[in-house]
Amino acid sequence: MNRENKNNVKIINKNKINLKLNNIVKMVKRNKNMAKLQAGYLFPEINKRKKEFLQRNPDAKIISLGIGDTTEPLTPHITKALSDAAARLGTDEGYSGYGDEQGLTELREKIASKIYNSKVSGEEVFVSDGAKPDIGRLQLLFGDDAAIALQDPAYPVYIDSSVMLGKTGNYNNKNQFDNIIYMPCTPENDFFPDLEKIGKADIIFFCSPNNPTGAAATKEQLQQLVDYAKKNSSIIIFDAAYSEYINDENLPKTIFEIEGAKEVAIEVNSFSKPIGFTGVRLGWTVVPNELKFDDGSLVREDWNRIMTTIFNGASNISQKGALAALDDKGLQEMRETVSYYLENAKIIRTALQELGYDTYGGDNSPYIWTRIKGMKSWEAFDNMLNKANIVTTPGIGFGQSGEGFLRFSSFGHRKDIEEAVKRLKLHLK
Ligand code: PGU
Repeated sequence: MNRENKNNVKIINKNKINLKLNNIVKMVKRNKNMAKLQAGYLFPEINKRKKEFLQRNPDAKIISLGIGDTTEPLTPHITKALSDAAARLGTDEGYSGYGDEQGLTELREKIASKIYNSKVSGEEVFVSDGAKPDIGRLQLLFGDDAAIALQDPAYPVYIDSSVMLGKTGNYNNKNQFDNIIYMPCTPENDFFPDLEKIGKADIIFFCSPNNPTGAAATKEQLQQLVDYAKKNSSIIIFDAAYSEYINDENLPKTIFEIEGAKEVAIEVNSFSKPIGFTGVRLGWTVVPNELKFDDGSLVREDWNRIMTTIFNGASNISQKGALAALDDKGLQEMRETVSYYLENAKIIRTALQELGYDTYGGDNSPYIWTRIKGMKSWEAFDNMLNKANIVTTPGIGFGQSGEGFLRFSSFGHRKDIEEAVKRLKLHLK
C-alpha cells in the first residue's frame, strides 16, 4: 500500500471513529442525580464481597448475619391462606384481576383495628408491595426544594432515594450530600438527635425500632419529634418496619400513639419482618386525613393520586395471607416468629458482650449494633468474614456516624446462630 492509500485508510478509520463518537455524544444524557450516587446499593455490595471471598475460599461455610432477611418458614395458618387464595384464582368463581390500588378494604380496616387499635381508619391505610418501594414513592409527594433530615446512621434507602429524585446537592468532602440535614444518633446521645441543633427540616425520616442501631424511641422522645414537626411545619416519615419487635410495653409501637402525630406524620410499615413476607411482599403506609400541605390540600389525596397512577395494587394472594396473619391465630403465629428472632438476638448480644464488645439494640429490635474498637467498619467486616466466616453489615454503610460499628442481624436458623456464636468466641477473643 502506498503512502497516499495508507493515509486514505487512516482518514476513513478516523471518520468511522468520529461517527462512533458522534453516536455516543448523541445518546440520551444520564440522569445527573444518578451520577451523584457514590457507590452501588449497600447490600448487593456486601453480597459481592461474600461471593469474592467464596471464590477464594470455596470450602468456607459462611453464616450470614448481614442483610436483614427472614429465614424461618411461613407459619401454617398463613401458608394455608396463601395456598387457598392461589387455588381460588384457578376457578371461574374465585378468579379476580386488578384490585383496588389502595388494597382490599377488609385488609385496610383490619390493619387499622388490629395494628393501630383504631387510632387510624381503614381509609387512611394504603396497602402496598412493601415499605421500601413506598419510601421511594413517598419522595414524589414533595418538591425538590424540600429540606430533608435523616438519622445518621440510617437505612440507606432514605438518602439514596432522596439523591435519585434530585433532593440533595452534590457529594461533599465530608462524605455526605449537601442540602441534607444529618442527625447523628449515637450511644452518646442515646440514639436520639438534638432537635434544637438541626435547624428547619421539611421532611424528617425517622425509624424506630431503628435500623441499624436497634434503638427504640421512648414516648417522650417521639413527643419531642412531633412537637418539633408541629413547630416547624415539617412532615415526619416514620418507618415502623420493626414495630412488632417491641417487647417493652412502655415503648410506642407507632407514631400515632403520640399526641398530635396525625397532623404531622406518615407511617410506613411492612409484613416482611413480623411474618416473613420479605419474598411474598406486602407492606402499607398510613397517611392521616389530618395531614395537610401549606395550601390546605390533603396529603392523603396526593398519595392516592400517586398510588393509583404508578402502582396497581398489591398481590391479591399476599393480601389474603396478611388477612390471615391479622386474625387471632395469625397474630399468635406472628408473636412466635418474632420471639424466635428476638431469642436469636439475645444469644448474639450475650456472646458479644461476654467477649467485651459494647453492644446496643437487640432487645426491642432484631439488630445488634456493635462497636469494634480500633477498626474501621469495612476492616471489621473483612476481619469477621476472614476469621469467623460470618457476614455482617459495616456500620459506615448506614452513614458517617456508623463508622467503627458492625450491625449483626438476628435473622437466621437457630443452629446457625449457635454456630456463629461458637465461632465468635473462638476467633474474636
Ligand atoms: N424499612 C426498614 C427500616 C428496613 O430495614 C427494611 C429492610 C425495609 C423497610 C424494607 O421493607 P420491605 O417491606 O421488605 O420493603 N431492611 C433490610 C433489607 C435490606 C433492604 O434493602 O431492604 C436490611 O437489612 O436493612
